[in-house]
Order: sequence, then C-alpha cells, then structure tokens
Amino acid sequence: MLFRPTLRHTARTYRWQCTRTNSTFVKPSQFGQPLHPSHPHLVKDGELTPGIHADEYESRRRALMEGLPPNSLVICAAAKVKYMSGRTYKFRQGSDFLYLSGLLEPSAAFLLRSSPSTPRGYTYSIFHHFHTPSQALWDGPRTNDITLHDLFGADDVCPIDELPRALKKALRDADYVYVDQPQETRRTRKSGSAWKALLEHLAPASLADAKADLLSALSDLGARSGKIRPLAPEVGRLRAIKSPAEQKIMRAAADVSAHAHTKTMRFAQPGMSEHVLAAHFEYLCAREWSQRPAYVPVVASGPNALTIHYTANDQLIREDELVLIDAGCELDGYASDITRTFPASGRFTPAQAELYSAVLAAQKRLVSLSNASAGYSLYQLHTESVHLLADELRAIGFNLDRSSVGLMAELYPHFVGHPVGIDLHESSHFDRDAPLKPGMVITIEPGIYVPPRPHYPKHFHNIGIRIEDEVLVGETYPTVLSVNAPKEVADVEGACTGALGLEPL
Ligand SMILES: [Mn+2]
Repeated sequence: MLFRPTLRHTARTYRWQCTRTNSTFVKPSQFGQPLHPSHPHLVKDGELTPGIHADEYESRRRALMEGLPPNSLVICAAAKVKYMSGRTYKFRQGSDFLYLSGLLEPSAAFLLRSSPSTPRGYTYSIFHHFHTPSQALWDGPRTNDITLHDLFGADDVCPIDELPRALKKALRDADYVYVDQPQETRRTRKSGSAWKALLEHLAPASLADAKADLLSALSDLGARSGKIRPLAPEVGRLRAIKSPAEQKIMRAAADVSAHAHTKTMRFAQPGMSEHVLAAHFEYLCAREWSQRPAYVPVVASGPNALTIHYTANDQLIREDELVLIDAGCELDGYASDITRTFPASGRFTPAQAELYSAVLAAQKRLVSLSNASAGYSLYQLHTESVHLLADELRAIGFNLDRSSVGLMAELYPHFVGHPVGIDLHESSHFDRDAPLKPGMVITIEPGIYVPPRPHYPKHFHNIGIRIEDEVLVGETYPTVLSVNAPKEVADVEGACTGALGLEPL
C-alpha cells in the first residue's frame, strides 16, 4: 500500500494518508469514534485515539488508582452535548474523561474501584448509551459493548440507565469517592442541589426512584466529612507530565499551527480584514486534520493588539501596521498555542523592529531557562520575564527606573505562560511555585503593549507585540515544539514576502 505524509514541509511524518481508495476498511463505520477498522489512516491497530494506544490509557488509570487511598471509587462522566439555536455544537469530550478512557461519546460515564485482588488492582465499568436503530439512522452508530470490553479494556459494560443502582452499591462499599461536581456554587453546596445536578448529568434517563436512592446515598457519604474529594487535582497531576506519545502529538499539533502561521504571514496584505486571516489560518489547520481550533484566534492589527484577548477580528489592516496572531489548532485531543507578530507590508519599520527585537531577546532567554536543571518555577520565570523586558526596554529608550513596577504592569499586563495539553490552559491544578519538571509543556509568551502616553517614547506608541512558543521542558534543555513558526526578524520578513519560497495560498 502506498502512503505519503501530508505535512510535506517538515522532516517529521506524523499523519499518513492512504493514496489508494479501494483498500480494506469498513464503511460506514460501526463505531462512535474513529477506530482502526474504519479509519486506518487516522488510528493504528490497538490505539483508541490517534497516537495513543489502549495500553497507555490503561496505565493512566492504574497510575491514578495507585495514587489514591485504599478502597477508593472514581466517578467520571462524559461531557454533555451543547446546543446552539437548537442544533448541536460539534461534540468535544470532557478532558479528564478523555484522558482516562479514550472514549469520545456523550451520554457515558465510568467507575473505577480499588480491587487489590484483581490483576490490574482496580475494576473498570463503562456505562454508555447504545443507539437504537432509529437513533442510529439519524445520528450514526455508537461503539458496541464487545469493543468497549475488548479494545477499551472495560471489565463490565452496562447501559447508562443502570448507573444509579450501580453507584448506590459502589458508594456503600467505598471509603473515599473521587468525583467532580458540575459548577458548584456556594448556594448549591448549601442546598445539596449540586448532587442533584451531578445525578442529572450522570444519568439523565434514569428512574425517579433510583435518583432518590442515589441522592440519599450521596448525602450520607457527604456527611462523612472528607470522604468525597474532587477528582480533577488527581488527574491534573498525571496530565502535567506528558508521555512520549503525547509529546509526539503535541509536536504535530504545534507543527500544524506553525505552518498555518507561516502561510498566513505570506497571505496577509494591507487592506484585508482581520477575519480573513483568521479564516485562512483555520482552513489551513483543518486541511491538516485538526478537529477544531483550540480557541478563538486573536488577529489584532495595529493598536488592536493592545487588547490582550482581542477576538472581534473585524477591522481592516492598514499599511505599515503590525499584525499579532495568537492562534492554535487542536489535533487528536491536544491543543497548540502560538503567537506571532509580523508586519502587514512585509517589512518591519525601524521602530517596530527595535521593539520586536527587545521582546524576542527576552523571549529567547526565557525559553533557554525552561529546563528542569535551571530550577525555575513558572512563577520565577514570570518574575524573570519582568526584569528581562524592563532591561530591554531601558536599552531602547524607555524611562523605567528600578521601582517602576506599575509601568511594567501597564506595558506587560499578563503572565509569562501556562501549561498546555488536552486543555489550552491546564493551569487550575498546576503549582506555579514548584520547579518545572521534565515532560511538562508550557508556553513562553512575553509581550509589550505600548499605550499612547507621553512618558513612553512616541515612536513606540500603539505597538503591541507578543511572541509565544510552546516549550517541552527537558532535564537539561528545552525543546521548542512550535519551532516551525518563524520568529527571527529576517525569517518573519522572509515568510511575509515569499523569500522562504512560500506561495500566497
Ligand atoms: Mn497562550
């Protein structure tokens, strides 16, 4: 069989496309997600999602259970389908659910129970909804029980309607319960309605009797203080360190985004609207198999770049402005996050080049510190970024005395970076004060945004520049996953003007 890599601009070959259309694969698919028999061009034999083998999902669950106290129960539910104007959004699985199961369907939940007497040390029960023939006619197939057992590794597979009863029994036997309640507020915590919301979420079709039973069991358990604990911090600890397979997918995601950035630099012209660049970027990523943008792209021309999360993307780009694009795709479950700032006309003006080089010098220094042996925490890297940027700005004529913390907060109002992975910001359970560890992936994204105020040099007014790379932390050196997006002045100008051999489209 003949294959060719679809990422032709890189030495790496991640995604292979079958060039013969009559090869052996099953159509229509019998599954609720791409799997090897139906999608051999995406998912290899033994993988549950592209690039991640069933064994890796198994080892994630085992690592989770080994880190919990004896006799623990884990409850995890699939994300809900979201609606807009009566029709569904493209479904995105809950991040922890995906990380632990590899299952991409809604209306599903799983239980993990400590079980020292079994070979794995835990039992794994999947509850899901199998489509009736008429549901399958409208919405396509769902993965069958045999596949969930044999390939996904479940000990038992049951209809989702049976979850309340199974939970009631499991809750009675467990000493600790790890579960995330949906959107708990002070009010719902007091009234106990958070449990009701959880139940609705877990078992929308269950019987009222079973719900009442389950609610009472949950509140009994809640009364034994400290027995119910949030699951997200436990999974977050595991997710913070990326496996070799995850690193490979994240490199591929960053490559797709990096090429889209490069080609969008070539495509951009003064007179275009910002949204056309956003559309072009998203099109290029989708062509490379990205399932969705990891976030709404920022395409900010000229002074719009001073708004950090500018996503209106609806103004026209002027001659001699800089364009700041903060955009990244999601590929096979992993986000990418890259920012580049380039001249709309293809060449930096002297003032733009001077400020750009200042940010770039600081950014490169910060990247070089992103390794475990340097001993920095993310918070210490941020402090360092403030000092580095202030030094660079002083050197090009900014009047910042040593104590001018307030001015730096105005010129650089955001944090240096964040962990990235299945979620764009994997920050909620990430300790910013702990030293960086090998296998973490973080962004390094210093920026300078100069408001038109008299104490800043006039030729820098209204310029906003951010340069953001994704960095894989190593023991002694960092690996820049977004290395294929140009950032040196000459390379950026080369990408814009076609000197790198790129066609506008
Ligand atoms: Mn970012």
